[in-house]
Amino acid sequence: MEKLIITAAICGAEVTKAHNPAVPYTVEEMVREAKSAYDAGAAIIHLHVRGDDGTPTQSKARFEVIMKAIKQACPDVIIQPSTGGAVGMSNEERLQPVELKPEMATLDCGTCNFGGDDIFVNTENTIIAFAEKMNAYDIKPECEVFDKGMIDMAVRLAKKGYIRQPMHFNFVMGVNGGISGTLRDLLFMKESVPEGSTFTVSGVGRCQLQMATAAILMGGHVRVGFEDNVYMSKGVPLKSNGEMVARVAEIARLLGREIASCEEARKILGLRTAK
Ligand code: KMH
Ligand code: ZN
Repeated sequence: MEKLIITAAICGAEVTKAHNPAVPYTVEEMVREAKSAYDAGAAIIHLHVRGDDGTPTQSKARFEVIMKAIKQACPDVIIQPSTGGAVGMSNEERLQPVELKPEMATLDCGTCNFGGDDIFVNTENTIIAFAEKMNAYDIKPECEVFDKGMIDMAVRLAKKGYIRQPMHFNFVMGVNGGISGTLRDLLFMKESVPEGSTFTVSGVGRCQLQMATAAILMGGHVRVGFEDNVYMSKGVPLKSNGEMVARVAEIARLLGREIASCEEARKILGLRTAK
C-alpha cells in the first residue's frame, strides 16, 4: 500500500479558544501548532488564518506572513491554504491565498448546511471559477466533498476539463449537514471516486478516530486537527495538533502502513514541486 499522507488542519475557521485554548490565532501560535503536527508526521498543513483576536480572515497578507513563518520552522512541509474560508465570506475574499501560488489549495465542490442557520455556498460557477484560477497557477486542488453528490459534481467538472486528473479528494465526514461518519458511508465515498484518484478522510467530531483508522486500512490518507476535532478522547481536550497526528501515525505503524515524508507526499499527489 502507498505510504500514508497525514494532513493537519491546525486552526479552522469556526473552532475557537473557547472550544480548546490551544486553538491557534497569532503567528507564533500558528507556527507552534504547525511544528507540533510536522514533528509528529504531518506532511501537509491545511491552513486557515485568523487575526490575533481570532477573527477568521482570508487576507493574502496574513496568509503570506503565516506561510513564511511556518516554512521557516518546517522547511519542506506542504502548505494547503483553504479557499473555503468561513461561512458567509465572498468568493473574492476566499480566493485571496491562491495569489500566493501555493502547491495545493482546497476546492469546495458543493453547497451544504453547516449547522444551525449556516449554509456553506459553492455554486457550480463558483467551483469552476476557483478551479480555473488554480489551473492557471498549476495549484493542485484538494476537492473537498461533504457529501456524495459533491464527488459527482467534481467528476463532471473534470470530464469538462475544469479539474485536472488524477483528482485528489478530501471526504469531510460528520459535519452537521453533510454525510455521516460511518464505515458504510466511507465505503460509498471511496467506491465513488474515479480510478487513479487519491483521497484523504477527515472525520469530524467523535467519528474522527474510526474514520482515520478505516482510511488507513482502505489505502486512503488521513486529516486530523483542531478544525475537525478538539478532543483526544471523550471529555479530554487535545493539548496540540501534534498529539492527534502522533496517534494517527502510531495506529498506521501498528497496522503496517508507513508514513509519507513531505517529498513522498508531493510525489503521491503529483504536485508541480515533486522531484
Ligand atoms: N470553514 C468551512 C466553512 C475548506 O477549508 O476549504 C469551509 C472549510 C473548507 O473549511
Ligand atoms: Zn478548512
